[in-house]
Amino acid sequence: TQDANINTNIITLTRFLTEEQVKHPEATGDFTLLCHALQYSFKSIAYYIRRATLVNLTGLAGSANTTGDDQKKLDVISNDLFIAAMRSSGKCSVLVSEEEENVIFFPSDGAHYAVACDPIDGSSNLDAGVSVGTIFGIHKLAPGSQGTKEDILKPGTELVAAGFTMYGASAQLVVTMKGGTVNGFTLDNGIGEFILSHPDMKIPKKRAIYSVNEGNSLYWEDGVKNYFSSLKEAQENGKPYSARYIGSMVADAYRTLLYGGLFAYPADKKSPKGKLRILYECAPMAMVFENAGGQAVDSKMARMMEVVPESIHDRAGIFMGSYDEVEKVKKFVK
Ligand code: AHM
Ligand code: MG
Repeated sequence: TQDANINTNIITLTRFLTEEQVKHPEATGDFTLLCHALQYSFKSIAYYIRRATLVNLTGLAGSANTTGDDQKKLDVISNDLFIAAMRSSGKCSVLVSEEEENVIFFPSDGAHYAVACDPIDGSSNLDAGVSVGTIFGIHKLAPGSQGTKEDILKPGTELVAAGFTMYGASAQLVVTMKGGTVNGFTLDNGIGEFILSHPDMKIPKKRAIYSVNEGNSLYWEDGVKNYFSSLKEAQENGKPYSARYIGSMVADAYRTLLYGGLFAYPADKKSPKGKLRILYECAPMAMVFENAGGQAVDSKMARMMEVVPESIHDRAGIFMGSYDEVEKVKKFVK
């Protein structure tokens, strides 16, 4: 019967986190509590995005954020939701958000984590109902630290966990921990739980798909131009690469993770440092891609995980994706 096909032993994010915690006898449960606050914020943001057009949440809030982007009403709401969730978790002491100029501190004896986030990445796509996402990276405070800017101004190699949630046809949460696997969860709106739907995600070793804003090619360095031109020529199978560009990094990255290929936002003559931010866009994505068997490098072809941000909103060029596709980029760009 139909009922016989219902899986009654699903792994929810809550169960997954509890089982992970049991594997680490030294764990205090603090990280698990922080993750519960994170998943609450993802669920709430997903809910407001779904209802946005109905409850007058589309359009601009009438302000600009620190990096000069116009803020959408949903950017502001998501940022507020995220900050409240982190503060009330009692486990987050330092918070950096794309929407906040300065570091936010929540000093507390029990708070040992620093979190960087982009509450809504790809917000220029919001009003068209195109997928957007939340990106996060989690650092542990230095021993004895009460939480300082230095606790978050660290390279990706220091991250204890990172990931993103894509708000698409369903909300997809992808999370990875230091030295661990990458796991994907799908939000079941009926029961309000993230369900493990993509265990141990591995990015295909290669795939002839590239994802870049080609409108910027006028500003690209020659190596970058030559690389993308080469993809439009006949490859070994006689066919060129396919282009796919959503313009929401989370959505482009999620597709690249599942299908393989390459996503890039190169530094160029117009934006010599690149567009995407290291702390809450590049480094967390680099950790996900590396732990899934892919690679991520900056515009100098240095390992993205090792790029040290000079300031909290510092930017970098990025090339990330399938292992072989990033190797190919390195041959062209030096
Ligand atoms: P945002 O954080 O202000 O939304 O900007 C980041 C977004 C990424 O999601 C996306 O990859 C990129 O900007 C798209 O930029 P462009 O419109 O220049 O192609
Ligand atoms: Mg953003």
